[in-house]
This record gives sequence, C-alpha cells and structure tokens, in this order.
Amino acid sequence: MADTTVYRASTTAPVNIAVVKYWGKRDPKLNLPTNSSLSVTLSQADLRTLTTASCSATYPASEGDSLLLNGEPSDVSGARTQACFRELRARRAALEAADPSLPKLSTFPLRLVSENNFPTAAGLASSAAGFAALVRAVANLYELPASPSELSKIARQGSGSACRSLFGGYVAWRMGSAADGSDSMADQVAEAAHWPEMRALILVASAAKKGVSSTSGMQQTVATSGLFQERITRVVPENMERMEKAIAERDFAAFAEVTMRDSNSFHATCADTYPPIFYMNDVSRAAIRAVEAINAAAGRTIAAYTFDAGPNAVIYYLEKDTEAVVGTFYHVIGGEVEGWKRSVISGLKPTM
Ligand code: 2P0
Repeated sequence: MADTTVYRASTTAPVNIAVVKYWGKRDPKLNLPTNSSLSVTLSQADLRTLTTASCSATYPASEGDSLLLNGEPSDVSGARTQACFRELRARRAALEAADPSLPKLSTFPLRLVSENNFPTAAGLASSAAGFAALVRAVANLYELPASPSELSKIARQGSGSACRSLFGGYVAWRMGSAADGSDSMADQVAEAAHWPEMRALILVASAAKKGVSSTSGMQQTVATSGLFQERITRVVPENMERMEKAIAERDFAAFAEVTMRDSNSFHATCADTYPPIFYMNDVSRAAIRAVEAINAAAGRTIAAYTFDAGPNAVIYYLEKDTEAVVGTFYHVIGGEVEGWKRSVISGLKPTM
C-alpha cells in the first residue's frame, strides 16, 4: 500500500550574539571563516525561530522543496539552503541504505514553515537562528543520530553564525584548518548555568533591513582592508583567549572589556573597508556613550555594548546591576529607539 503519511518534526533555535565576532571567509562556498568567534545564546522566550519540517510521498515532486518564512514563500534554491538539504538528505539516505525497513524520507519533497518572534535581517542574527532551526528540524524529522557539533557543520554552510545557535550558554566556533571544513564547527565553552546572573538588553535602533549584507560586507573587507590582517592574526586570537578565561572565571569586567574592544575592532575594519561600510548610526553611538557614562558613574565596569552588522545594540550586564544599567538606558536614550527586549541567557531547551 502506498505510504500517505505526512512525517513532521518541529523545533526552535535561539539567537546568538557574538562577543568575539566572525567577519571574513577563507572559503565562501563552505562558509569557512578567517577567524574563530565566540557568542552568547539568548533566551528563546525572547528571540527564537520556530520551524516545522515535514515530508511526504504525497507532496507533488513537481513542487520541490519549499519554505514559508513568517507567512511568506521564501526562496530555497540558493546554494546555502541547498547545501543544508543535500547534507541532511545524504545522512538520511545512509540510514535508509543500512536499514531497508525505514521509510525513504530522503526521496520526498520537504516543506518547512518557519517563524521568527523578532525582526528579520535587522542585525539580530535572524539567519543564525533560522538555519540552526532548519537544520535541527530536518535532522529531527530524519531521526539522524547527529551530535550538536555535527549539526553545527551543516548549519554553518547555511550561514556561518548559525553553527553557534545549536548550543546554549557560551559557544565557540573554532575556525579549523581543513580545506573541506570538517574541523570548522561549534562547541560549548560553558553552560548558561555556569554564569546565571548574565543578562542582555537589546536596543532596537532600527528594525529596517540592513543596507550591506554580512556576506557581501565581509567579502569586501577581506579584499580591501589592511587593518583586517591585524584583526585576524593578532586581535582575535588574543580576544578568544581572554574571553574564554573571563567566562571561566566569571570575571565581568574582563568579559565586558573584550566584548567592547572586539565590537570596536570589527567596526573599525568595516570603516577601513574601501568603500567604507557603516553599520552603526547616531543612536548606536549614543548607546556607547550611555554605557561609558553608566560605567563611569558606577566606578567599575557593569555594562558592555556590542553591535553586529546593523545599528542595534546588545548590552550585557549582571542581574544585580539591572537598575543601574537598564534604568539608565531607558532614562537616557529611551525616547530615541524603536524598541527594547530584555533577555536572559538560554540553556537551550527546545520548546518543542
Ligand atoms: C557574528 N556577524 O559573529 C558576526 C558579527 C555579523 C557581525 O555572523 O555570510 O549572517 O551567512 O556566513 O553569519 C553575520 O554573518 O554571514 C555575522 P554568512 P552571517 O555574529
């Protein structure tokens, strides 16, 4: 009898915000980076992608694979999405070859339905949560026995930063050196529970789509910035080492200094790109000044800013300093921003 079952699996994936930034590819096809990076995973209650993957022999082959993103049909023909589908199908096909009693899911069209609870492509790492959720949803659907690090190698091919959204807490993406990308994957540096007082405040300076995509921006930086060489050979290796030590020792002042210095270094290489790339705006710069004022008033470092490829600020602080940090922020630049989100650090428990 024909198999009319619709096979289905759902999962969520969190947003991660880098404190040592990924910027630059040594292999654009495999998304192999020019430097390692390190991120903090935000709570899925606040920022996450929810993805349901399904497949069925009853789905018309002529329609192929499809993705509905926030209710709109989204193109899946791009090389990165195709690479993820290809890798996942190959692993499923290997299981089916080893056990002929398994349904041949690898041969069925895939349908994905995905929703973000935050602005897409506004520098809030939507591609990271998106590809991490896509890969894990299909891996669950295919019942692949793959570890998060294994899945991170697939998600990396969708979007580099996505490899870090397969873990909770504090996550490193080791750049690796193999030409085939087999050692370029993420691992967990520390659980969220290791430093439960850590908090993040997200300041939405603008929810508009960004001007220069990360992919093309970083390619221009690699090609034209002299400062970039200094960043990948000296600045980032030092920052990775200092950051891992700061996290291990729960040393907030050290964590904050590396976070702010690395964000500044990344945006300096953007400014050193020719023609220059500017992701921060006047509200972003006001946020930097607010953090400096907060730290000066406290007489110690209690807040750290970081900015990705967009104007939105993420401010890290400890729970005990909530009033001094969040209170001051609302008071000083509250009127200038489009929105706020407060988040704790996620232990990454899938919500489905
Ligand atoms: C990061 N960013 O480490 C850095 C900081 C933006 C600034 O990863 O081309 O969307 O898909 O691999 O991962 C954004 O780049 O780029 C990013 P692709 P991705 O979070």
